[in-house]
Amino acid sequence: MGLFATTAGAIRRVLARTREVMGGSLGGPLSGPLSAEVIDEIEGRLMRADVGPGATTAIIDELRASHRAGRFTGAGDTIEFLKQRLKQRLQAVDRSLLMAPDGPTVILMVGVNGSGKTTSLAKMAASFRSRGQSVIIAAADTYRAAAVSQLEIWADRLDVDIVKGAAGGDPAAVVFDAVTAARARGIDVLLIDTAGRLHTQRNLMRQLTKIRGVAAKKIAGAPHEVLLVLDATAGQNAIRQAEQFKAAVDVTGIFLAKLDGTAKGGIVVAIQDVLGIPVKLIGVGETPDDVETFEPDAFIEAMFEP
Ligand SMILES: Nc1nc2c(ncn2[C@@H]2O[C@H](COP(=O)(O)OP(=O)(O)OP(=O)(O)O)[C@@H](O)[C@H]2O)c(=O)[nH]1
Ligand SMILES: [Mg+2]
Repeated sequence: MGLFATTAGAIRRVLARTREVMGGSLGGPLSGPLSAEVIDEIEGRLMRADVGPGATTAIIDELRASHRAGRFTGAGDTIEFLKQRLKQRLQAVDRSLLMAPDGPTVILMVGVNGSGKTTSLAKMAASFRSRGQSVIIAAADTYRAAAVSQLEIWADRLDVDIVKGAAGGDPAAVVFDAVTAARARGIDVLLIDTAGRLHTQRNLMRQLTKIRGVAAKKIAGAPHEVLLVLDATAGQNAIRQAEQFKAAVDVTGIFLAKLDGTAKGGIVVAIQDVLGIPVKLIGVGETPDDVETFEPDAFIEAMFEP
């Protein structure tokens, strides 16, 4: 597992509940002939898996039309059709992490309170470290003393350096110190943890702009990634939050946390549809190893496995 690989077994495990909603249909209505009732049932299941209204309507409309035209004969046809359409919606996007060609890569983690920013940052730190890359983490969540100590515990566990500032201090000052240290020490990756915020908190949103500016001034192209951390269990709410964040900050990718244990795995499709921001990484548990690259085809297959 990790940032640089996807484990089919892990995806299967993570999607167990989503599969109950979607793939569980193999033994259910989808195993019989296609009918108007079965199509209604599929529609309900796509919605429950949080594929989202846009994609669900498009897929169901096409399914109805094909059914009327007599194009579907067996159950396998319908499942193949669904998989294909869902996969199509996730194609043609670069999901690799943008890394600096030379010098430190700066990755900024943003999102609402409790979405999983700090844990996801720790997972990324662990993955980079396991590849022999040097990492510094910046504790730019200066609001809560607990936020800094949470990050310190991770830094200790993962054996990476941490840059922090005074409690209640200016997060941009922490980032300034961190980019300076990363450059001076020839560090490969600088990960910046930020406080949770809502798009309505103007001052806090402005602060992200300031943080960006400080990073950009010291390191060309920084931040190379602005990862919006979304909580998969929040379903369509997460999408609304993301829309608002997208309007305020230049988000380059999504880290979809807490996919384990949710039945809302279809959210990956809705994110692509509504936001058009690539899901780059997925969080599948609470340990540093619980991160995977997002591989659409394997993901959709796992959603429908019996
Ligand atoms: N099951 C599961 N839990 C997760 C995952 N990622 C984060 N969590 C848990 O979610 C909770 C919140 O995670 P944090 O990383 O502290 O979230 P945060 O966004 O940094 O929170 P604030 O700094 O308060 O805004 C913690 O209990 C994490 O263990 C995940 O992929 N799966
Ligand atoms: Mg945090």
